[in-house]
Order: sequence, then C-alpha cells, then structure tokens
Amino acid sequence: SEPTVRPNATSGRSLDPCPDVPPNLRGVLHVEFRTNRTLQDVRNHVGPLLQLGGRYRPTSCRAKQKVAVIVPFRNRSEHLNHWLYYLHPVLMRQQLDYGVYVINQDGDGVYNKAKLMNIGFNESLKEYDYNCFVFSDVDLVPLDDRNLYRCFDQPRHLSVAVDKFNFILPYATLFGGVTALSKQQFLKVNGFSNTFWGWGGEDDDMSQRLSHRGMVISRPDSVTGRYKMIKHRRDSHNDPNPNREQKLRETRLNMDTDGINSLNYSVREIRKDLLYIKLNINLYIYV
Ligand code: UD2
Ligand code: MN
Repeated sequence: SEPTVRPNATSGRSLDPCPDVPPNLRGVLHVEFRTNRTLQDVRNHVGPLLQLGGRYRPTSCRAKQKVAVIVPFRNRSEHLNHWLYYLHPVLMRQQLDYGVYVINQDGDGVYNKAKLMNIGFNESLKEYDYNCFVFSDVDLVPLDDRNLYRCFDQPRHLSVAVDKFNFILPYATLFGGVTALSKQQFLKVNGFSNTFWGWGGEDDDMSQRLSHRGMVISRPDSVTGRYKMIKHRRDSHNDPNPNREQKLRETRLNMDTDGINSLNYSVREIRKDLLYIKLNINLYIYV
C-alpha cells in the first residue's frame, strides 16, 4: 500500500509531477532595457530563490524536465544582466529544474557561437543529468511567459516573432535565436557544427541537420513567441563569415564528422555566481 507520510519537499523525487501547464504564468510581460541593471541589482531581485550557479527547481512538485539553459557569450555583460533579470523569474514560474550556463569565449579570436553551444551541452552534462538544452542569444528576452523553455516531441524554435524583424518569422526554416533540443534530438544530429567562424550560418546549418535526420521544427504561435532583442551593433571579431553559403551546401556531407563528436577545447576557468555558471573557454582558434 502507499505510504501515508510524504517525505518533505526538499527530497525532490517523491513529489508529485508538476502540472503540464504551470499554474502561475502571467502571459504577456512588460520588458524594457532602458534601466541600468547591475549584477547586484539582479541578485537582489531574483537571488533568494536560487542556488549557487543559477540553479533552481520547484519545491512543490517534481519538474518534468531537467533543462540546461546555455548562453553563448563574450563581452555582453550589460545584456546578460537584463537577460538574467527577466529570464530567471520566467523559468521559475515555468516550474523547470534548470541551470544557467554562460559559455564565454576567452580572448579576442574570431567568435564561434555554435562551438560554444556544443561546449555548453558537454559541460552541463558533467554537472547534472540534463535531458533538455535551451540555447539562447544573450540579447533575447521573451515577451510572454507561456513560451515554455522546455523540450517537445520535435526540436523547438522559440524566438518566432522578434521585434527586430517586426514580429514576423523571416523564413520558415529559421532556427536562430532561442531553441530547445532534447538530449536525444541533439545527439541525433551530432550537435552543432564547430566550423562556423564569425557571424552567420550556424543556425541554418543546424536547421538542415534536423531536416536531414527527419525532424521538423516545432514552434509556439506568433503571439506567444514574441521577443524583444536588445539593440546592439555587430561585435568586433564576429564579422559575417564569408564561407557560410558554401558551407551550407555541405551540411549533409560534414554533419557526421563535424559536431559534438569532434569537439576540442579547454576550460580555463569555471566560476559560479549566484545567477549563473560561467565557463571561460579556450577554443583553439584556427590561424
Ligand atoms: C542572429 C541570430 C543568432 C545567430 C546569429 C548569426 C536570431 C534572432 N538571432 O543574431 O541566433 O544565429 O544571427 O550568428 O535569429 N555573442 C556574444 N559576443 C559576441 C558575439 C556574439 O556574446 O561578441 C553571442 C550573444 O549571445 C549574441 C549571439 O552570440 O546574442 C548572436 O550574435 P549576434 O547577437 O551578434 O547576432 P544576431 O543578432 O544577428
Ligand atoms: Mn543579437
């Protein structure tokens, strides 16, 4: 027979599963980036409910998914402060068991966002048994908390309607901005390519990988999927990659050998803030 005494909430496993629809969502959110927000402001605002390293899990129910939220990063601390300020409360209301991984490219070599995301996948799994991976630009904040940062039957594209694109999806295969892949979906395509240096193409390459493995992109509707992007200039050392169009013709050819199975890097430092774990990564820049 069932035990009548339920162990206390902190023991986690014995809790009832969280409901399919989180009960405390607010819907449309007010988001603005004019306010200066220091990291300490954000710690004061959202810190008390977090565990060191930007970790959280609901206390009243057992989260359905364990989500690593991976943010490729370099030299965007002002954006990161806004992102943390808005995202932590949303992720909490969504009742996720999650951790935030800020993957910083060390030095000033050519940027490689996709490789940093592969590293986030790899490194987060060393810490916890995550089964879902959300990859987010540091400058994208959702305008509706019903847009769930979790995984679905098919790979998920969350940033459907970004203000910068007049809240319209620019093209049907777009898979840039904010995406969510289960561990299985990610491994089925060998992760992202490691060979897109500089701006552009890596998201379309992933989109093609998914399609080559018979998956289709899932999305929220264009109201729930609204986002605000923090205005910015193109960063230095991230000029548009002149090879990206040629490389996109070779996705099918390369995807089995260029990805999570060919990843090389070294971790220079791991630092735990209350609001996130930051890994400083040496990418072994090509010359
Ligand atoms: C678009 C895509 C983005 C990516 C990029 C092409 C959307 C909404 N966004 O964004 O996902 O595919 O095109 O590569 O479709 N970053 C840094 N420091 C740097 C450079 C980049 O932190 O010096 C990170 C940061 O998280 C940033 C992301 O990389 O948000 C994408 O770079 P971006 O914001 O310059 O690219 P953007 O806005 O054209
Ligand atoms: Mn951007």
